[in-house]
Amino acid sequence: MTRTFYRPQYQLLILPFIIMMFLFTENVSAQSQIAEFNIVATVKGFIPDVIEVPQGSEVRLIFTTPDTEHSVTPSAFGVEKIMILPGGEMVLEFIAEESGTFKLGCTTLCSYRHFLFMRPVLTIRVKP
Ligand SMILES: [Cu+2]
Repeated sequence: MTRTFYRPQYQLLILPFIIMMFLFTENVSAQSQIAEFNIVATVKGFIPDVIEVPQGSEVRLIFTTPDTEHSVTPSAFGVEKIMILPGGEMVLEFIAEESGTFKLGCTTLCSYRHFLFMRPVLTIRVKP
């Protein structure tokens, strides 16, 4: 008995599925909304310091700083520590999958305020 591993007629069956898959993914990306914010990090706090996004949205935060080095560690969104450096732009992108309130405190010793429990904190509210 011989086995045929390659059957050309199967290719014709698979092709419509591949086309449908491409159409579907294109549709999904068109529907998802991107929530974009410009956030300035200063030793006195983030400006703005509270943002609201709908659950399931794609979030893009563009950080800049006029004073000194800052950083955030958004591990709740599966992102490791990112540095915010003077003169540069730091883009943080994630998908807000879970609803709730998330606080991103500055994780770099940017001023004496850290010792006084006054470090900059960015609050992200993900609304269901
Ligand atoms: Cu800081």
